[in-house]
Amino acid sequence: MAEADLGKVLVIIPTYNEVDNVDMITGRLRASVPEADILIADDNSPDGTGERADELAAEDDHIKVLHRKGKEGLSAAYLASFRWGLERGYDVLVEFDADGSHQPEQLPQILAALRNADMVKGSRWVKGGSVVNWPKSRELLSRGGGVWTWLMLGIPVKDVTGGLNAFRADTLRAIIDDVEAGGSGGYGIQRDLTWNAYRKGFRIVEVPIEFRERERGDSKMGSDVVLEALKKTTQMGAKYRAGQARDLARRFRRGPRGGGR
Ligand SMILES: Nc1nc2c(ncn2[C@@H]2O[C@H](COP(=O)(O)OP(=O)(O)O)[C@@H](O)[C@H]2O)c(=O)[nH]1
Ligand SMILES: [Mg+2]
Repeated sequence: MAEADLGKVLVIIPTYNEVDNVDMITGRLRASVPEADILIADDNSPDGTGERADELAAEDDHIKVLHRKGKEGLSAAYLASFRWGLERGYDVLVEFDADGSHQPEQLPQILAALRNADMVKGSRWVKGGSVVNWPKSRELLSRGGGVWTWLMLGIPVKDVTGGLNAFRADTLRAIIDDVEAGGSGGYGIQRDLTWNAYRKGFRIVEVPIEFRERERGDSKMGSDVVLEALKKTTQMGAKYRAGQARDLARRFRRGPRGGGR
């Protein structure tokens, strides 16, 4: 089994009103990565996603459910789920959307890449990656977000905001407190996870994926989310670049031969 030698794998699916997708996504995941466990992290969806998840869990030991009080956003759902998984000794934790945008059939490749990496990002914007049924405007926004994050923070990753990511437990353990303390909330969590892993020197590998726009249910992402992310990335970048400038100035004052330590 491809994923067996990585240890215990937990695939986390955050859900808010995904009752039309939850059977499809768990069914496909169970077929593609039969050894892995699945955690549905539901924010008390009014459409009954949580109840349906309980029924699926009752029929299948590999399916677990984390019921959350209410809609607290993607970031809070992921942070709680990471802690849930780390406490229970999972070796690999994966972020996965419920809506069919991410292809469960591509997960074995992502997990295989984790053998030589600390974090693997499913990427739409590396060679071989693609998007299906995405409006050009969202593509531009996503690509632009990657370029902006690269300019601001110097993260050499093309698809920073991508939501299909796999982590070794050690990677997450090392960054989770900083990510939580950053307090970005919502969709900023993808940037913050990548940024903190990169800063700490973990090996990040991008693997091409196909991303399909959802066919059922509504997207929870709006222009407010995009603006908030842009603002926060710029603030983080300003702070980071100011720190770099300070270091440079300090080194310069110590003399021209590279710091005189
Ligand atoms: N638990 C939880 N899941 C969420 C929340 N917001 C979005 N999601 C889930 O996160 C995934 C991605 O969200 P989606 O609306 O598809 O965003 P998009 O793909 O960027 O349009 C889906 O599985 C959603 O159900 C939230 O506030 N809480
Ligand atoms: Mg989606």
